[in-house]
Amino acid sequence: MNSFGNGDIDHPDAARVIHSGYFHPLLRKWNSGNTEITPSHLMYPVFVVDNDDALEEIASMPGVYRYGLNKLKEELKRLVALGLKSILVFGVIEKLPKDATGTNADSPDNPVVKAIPLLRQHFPDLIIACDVCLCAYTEHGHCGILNKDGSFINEASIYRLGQIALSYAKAGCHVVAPSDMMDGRVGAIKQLLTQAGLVSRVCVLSYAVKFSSTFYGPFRDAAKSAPAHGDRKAYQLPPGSSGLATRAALRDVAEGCDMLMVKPGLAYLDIVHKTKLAHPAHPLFVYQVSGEYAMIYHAAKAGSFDLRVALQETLTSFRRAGADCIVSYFTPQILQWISSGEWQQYK
Ligand code: PB1
Repeated sequence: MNSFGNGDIDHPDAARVIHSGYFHPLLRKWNSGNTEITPSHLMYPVFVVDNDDALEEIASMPGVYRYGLNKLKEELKRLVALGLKSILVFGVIEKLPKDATGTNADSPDNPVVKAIPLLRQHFPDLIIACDVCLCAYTEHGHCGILNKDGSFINEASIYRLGQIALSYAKAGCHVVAPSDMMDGRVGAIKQLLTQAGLVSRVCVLSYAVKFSSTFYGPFRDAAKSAPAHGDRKAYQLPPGSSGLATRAALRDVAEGCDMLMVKPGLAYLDIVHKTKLAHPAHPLFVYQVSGEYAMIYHAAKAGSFDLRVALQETLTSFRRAGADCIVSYFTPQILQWISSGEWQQYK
């Protein structure tokens, strides 16, 4: 029986009464630290295809589309008016050929290369980040250049990835985001940007801590980027390895990346937290990947929970774990809720 009720302030239970700290929404806000979600905390992944008038809904990601240049411009006009601050552009080729070295990852007809100057012109304040990888452009669907035995040729891969990043930088993007997981690609990108005189105006967001995950399935459908053979377990981190996550972040910080990313998000919140604690001077991104999108979308559609409330709780967990920015396919809906005042930061 708690005898504290008699006002004995020396009673040991006095320190354990916490309900006095959060019975009011403002008290809860004060106890919620830096977990706010504003448009600046959101980055919207967009798929742009080599057919200017395309608008293709992605079956595995309802509500997410592949856009031709003309349709992307229309959609971004709506979202920028809602407060969109940044996008992460993924190219998808449906007409251009794929080959062993991903020639069309940065050819003049590549949809990303064509989109960047158009988006800079129409949306001068929007941060344009470009995913840098080979998997959507190689016939084998892997994220690097392969030997005949299927192993990676690391030097050729990181040089090719550096060329692609440089092409996007020359086209005018603000951020290049290598998602390939090759060792040394951040250093290669920085070197090529330096040689081209662009290193001070192009930021490198490294997908440093990226796990091999089943949660990428819908994306591979969206980007037509599934490996033609094998898997990515030899170059994306093993889900159980916190040590390799630490080493991968150290590797990319040492090579000069400007920002870090952990991916996927929800199943790796411990890694998000650990990475932020280890690298407080680097903005940390977390990617709510396609499988996380589909999981929450379909559960809400099935009536398991309210979509907005589930997203409030999920995105708050990313921020609480230490993420400074969240890459999310739900960005359009969240911007709408923030704009209408329906998004509840702390309840
Ligand atoms: O939303 C997602 O699932 C993102 C998938 C991610 C994009 N950077 C990749 C993961 C994968 O397919 O292995 C693409 C790798 N370049």
